[in-house]
Amino acid sequence: MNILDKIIIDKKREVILKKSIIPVSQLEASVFFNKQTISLSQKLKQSNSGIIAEHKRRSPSKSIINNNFTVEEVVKGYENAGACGISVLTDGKYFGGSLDDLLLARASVNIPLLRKEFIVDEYQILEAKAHGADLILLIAAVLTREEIKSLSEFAKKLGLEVLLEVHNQEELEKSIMPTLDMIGVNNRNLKTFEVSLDFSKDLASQIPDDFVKVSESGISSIEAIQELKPYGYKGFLIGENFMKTENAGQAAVD
Ligand code: IGP
Repeated sequence: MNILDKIIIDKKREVILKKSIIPVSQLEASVFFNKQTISLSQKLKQSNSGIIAEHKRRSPSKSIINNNFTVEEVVKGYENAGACGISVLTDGKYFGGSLDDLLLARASVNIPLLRKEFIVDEYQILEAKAHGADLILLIAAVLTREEIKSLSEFAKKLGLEVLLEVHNQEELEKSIMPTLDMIGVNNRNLKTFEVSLDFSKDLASQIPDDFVKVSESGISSIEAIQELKPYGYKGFLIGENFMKTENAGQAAVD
């Protein structure tokens, strides 16, 4: 069994447990639940830099990346440095994140926030909204077309934007639908951890122009961004490279 399969099994168990502890009515009562969301796709269209900076303490491929800062310090640093949006990992077991991280990030910055999570159930989308997210991630590798459709429709009803993540042509072809706002090509294969910017380059021309294109993972230099821009990419999701620096947050380039 690959790591992604393991994560999804754990996630499904986690969701069942959480549903039995925190009722939907409690999520809906959150002060953030009715907050107007901010559009990341609009910001990316207008921006030159297109940086989406990620709060990522650790990962299954790299273990500890950085544990020396509070989430508030990191996200404020990202915002001050000119990031268009921020991705907050909320998975605990594999990435050391939490929904509290998302809540603290929401209380600290005014730019769009992505709940970076392995979403398998509408309940997690309600959680995202209740903790101040503006958009969610859906990962094509772990969802059927029908699931992508119902989860993205549900997110849109709540006013959340949807970033759909793909890694190859098959995933892209099965996923295209009007309820998506952005399509992200993950340069990292989540099953093998192989990383190459070629994944973004090879898939770019297959992504219809109606979607904002985002390149995700393994981006470690301005040169990499310059290389990807001619392929039509407007957003660049960067985690490790910012987090591993001495002053995580301040490192986010404009
Ligand atoms: C960031 P990197 O290589 O800059 O740290 O990658 C982000 O793309 C990566 O964390 C990511 C991810 C995911 C994590 C992309 N898709 C899905 C968890 C789940």
